[in-house]
Amino acid sequence: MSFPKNFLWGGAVAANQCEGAYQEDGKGLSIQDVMPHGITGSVSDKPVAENLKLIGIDFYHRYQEDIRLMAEMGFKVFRMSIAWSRIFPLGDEETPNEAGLEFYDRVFDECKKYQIEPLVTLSHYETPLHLAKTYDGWRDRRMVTFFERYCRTVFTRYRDKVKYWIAFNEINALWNFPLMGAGIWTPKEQLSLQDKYQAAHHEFVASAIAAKLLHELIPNAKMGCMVLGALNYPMTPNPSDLIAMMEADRNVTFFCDVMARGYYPSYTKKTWEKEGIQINMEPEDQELLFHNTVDFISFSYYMSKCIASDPSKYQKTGGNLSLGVKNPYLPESQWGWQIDPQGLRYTLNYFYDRYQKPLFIAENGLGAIDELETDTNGKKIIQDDYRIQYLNDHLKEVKKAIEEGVEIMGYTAWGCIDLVSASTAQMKKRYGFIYVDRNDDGSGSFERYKKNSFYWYQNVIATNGENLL
Ligand code: BGP
Repeated sequence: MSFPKNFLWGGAVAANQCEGAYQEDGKGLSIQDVMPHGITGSVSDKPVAENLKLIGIDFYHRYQEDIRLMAEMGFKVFRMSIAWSRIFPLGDEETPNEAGLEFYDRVFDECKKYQIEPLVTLSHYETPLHLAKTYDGWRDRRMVTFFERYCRTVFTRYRDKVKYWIAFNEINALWNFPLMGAGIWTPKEQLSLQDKYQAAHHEFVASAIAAKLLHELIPNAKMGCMVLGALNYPMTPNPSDLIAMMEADRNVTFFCDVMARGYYPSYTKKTWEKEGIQINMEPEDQELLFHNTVDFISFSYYMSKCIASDPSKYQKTGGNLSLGVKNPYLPESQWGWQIDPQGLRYTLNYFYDRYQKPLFIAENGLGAIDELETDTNGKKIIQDDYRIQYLNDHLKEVKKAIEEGVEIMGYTAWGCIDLVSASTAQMKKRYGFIYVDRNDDGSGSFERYKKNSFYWYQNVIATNGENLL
């Protein structure tokens, strides 16, 4: 047993972190255009030059070169997102922006040239700013209508070009980061549990409508959900830590439970009862959720963390939008994310046991500082052997999960080309196989260079994962 023949090897990016051209060809502003510091800082009144995402890595103008490099690595799939505000600049208008649609036509055509399947996220932390400010994002049911219009437009337009779709990136980020996750403009301290569950309900309904529409319009296409797959370990064998872990895991499973099973889990209904939460639902919502579950489950995996019933006794760990306590057995990245390849095997088994639906590893990778060096022949090189190690060790665990019977469709390494970080808005936190010469102070030539990991991944794909170190 090893990687299936049709395994989709590739890489992933998001529009707001790579495209730039934030005002070109009629694009409207998205929330990211006023988030110069990522999730760690405040929003700005208007786009400010220090926001690296405004230019990104200029993928908007350099996509041909970038996709050519991905093809050279042997990519079978390219996960990317459509910037909603390129298609509907405000988000609530009736007519789409043709220039925005044409841009993605060109990108998909370029992928097709190399037989690369696009895997497209419809909403990757880039809600149109107008929708966030006017409707408070997904707190408002009208978002469902706007999203439906957006989906209908792109499904119809790209019906012959895109087979794999994801509605919301890391939908569970809504819980801790409601602005980035769900375009909610109200400060998160002012949101009640009721507000968050209501916004989640709207996103679930929108996901189900998207799945329904997709299946009607493009019968062989597949719709996936996407969660931040940071599962937890109990800090000690103390049963109280285990229970705390079980509850923390529900920040992940709650979302998949609804979208993969088609109904709210009993533990959620009990929470609503206990907390006096009343969710406004339309009469048809439950039917809709039940009949339009996802075809596959995708998730991001960077790290695991520990949960303690009394976290004050332990050191906190840094992490990918969700926090826990430090696991003494694990090393960590330069940004304090704990490195745990076996956790990926655990996560794959956990999801597959729970849902028995095909899985897709939509993000995985190591954010690190790379050195751009010049070798004796004057060639630019990047010796990112630490990244090779990280990816190699994780892929070995993917292979073990496949050997255990887990059905895995594909793997897209995050930030396959360097891009702006989502949480810290930095350029120096690099994930790519391809180095982009751009720095945090905005300087740089935007030239692309192949890192050591480029050649390594090329070999992994060519051998279908048989030569992992
Ligand atoms: C995920 C997001 C991505 C991405 C990645 C790495 O949460 O879906 O958009 O950026 O994490 O995070 P960061 O960029 O903060 O290092």
